[in-house]
Amino acid sequence: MRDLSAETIKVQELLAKSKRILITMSSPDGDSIGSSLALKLILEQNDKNADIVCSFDLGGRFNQYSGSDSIIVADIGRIDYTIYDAVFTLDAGHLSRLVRPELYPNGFNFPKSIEVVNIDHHASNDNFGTINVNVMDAPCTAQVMNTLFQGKYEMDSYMATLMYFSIVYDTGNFRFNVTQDLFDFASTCAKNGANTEEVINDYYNNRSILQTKYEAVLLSRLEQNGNYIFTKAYHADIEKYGMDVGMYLSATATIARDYMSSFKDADFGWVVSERKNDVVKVEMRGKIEETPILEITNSLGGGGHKKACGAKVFNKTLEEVQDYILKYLQ
Ligand SMILES: [Mn+2]
Repeated sequence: MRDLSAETIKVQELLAKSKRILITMSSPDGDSIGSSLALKLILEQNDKNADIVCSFDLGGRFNQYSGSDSIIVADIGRIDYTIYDAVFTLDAGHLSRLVRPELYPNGFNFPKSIEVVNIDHHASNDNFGTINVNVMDAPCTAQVMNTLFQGKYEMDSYMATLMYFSIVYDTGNFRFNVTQDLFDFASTCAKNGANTEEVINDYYNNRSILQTKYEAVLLSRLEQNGNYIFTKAYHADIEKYGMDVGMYLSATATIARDYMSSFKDADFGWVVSERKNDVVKVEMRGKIEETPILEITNSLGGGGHKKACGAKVFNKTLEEVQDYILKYLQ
């Protein structure tokens, strides 16, 4: 990972004049939750008060995650910022990723008076912070944060477990972005008592049979066209297969993560899914960097990484979004 000492100095200067800090994140996933809970503890070790506020429901899997009850679920556009000295955002490439899009059709911005530290690893990060700590080749936000606070905190076993969770989640258990730095960081987590077995049991050995049966339906809908594949998920499937919304969302994410970059005869693929309120989600994955998936999701108003990215599209049908992508690829 590149040297972050200049950013560390800026953040330490900001902390020296700050007492109370707001931590917020993009839609909850293993990396954003693991790193935000760990950051709260890092700031508390540095005698700061820190609140974590997330604009999105945590979803079944993360609701039960140890420590997640300290995350306040509330719209961060409706917070009294006068009580905070700084905001830290985690794992978010754009300001729009921090709020529910349907509530902010004209975009979201923090009050001009507040300092915003943007800690992230997305290639599409647009440096919206007053201090930006974006390392786009880092495997997870937790690792960027650990480097930023190197020597400024003690990693206990709980924090080590949280950060190991971020690693396992964002690398697909050491499948993506595997670097020497990643092993060093994972080794640091293990040395400091990360409960690696608990993380794997929480994250992988935790499947729902009903959801897995629906994942088989999504796989049965796979279509191949040249060097890419795709599948479609419809909102009506929720009722048809007796799922709840959480299972449906988790199923599309699982299929994208576990299958869309794992075929010997396809370089990339995507899951396109209907969401509530006329929103269509595209989750794209690539086996190699040289595919157009990040370009496509950027052009749809989304973004992410070269090999893993997505977009939420408003006021279009699933078939319209699908046609747009197919035309893009012609
Ligand atoms: Mn991440």
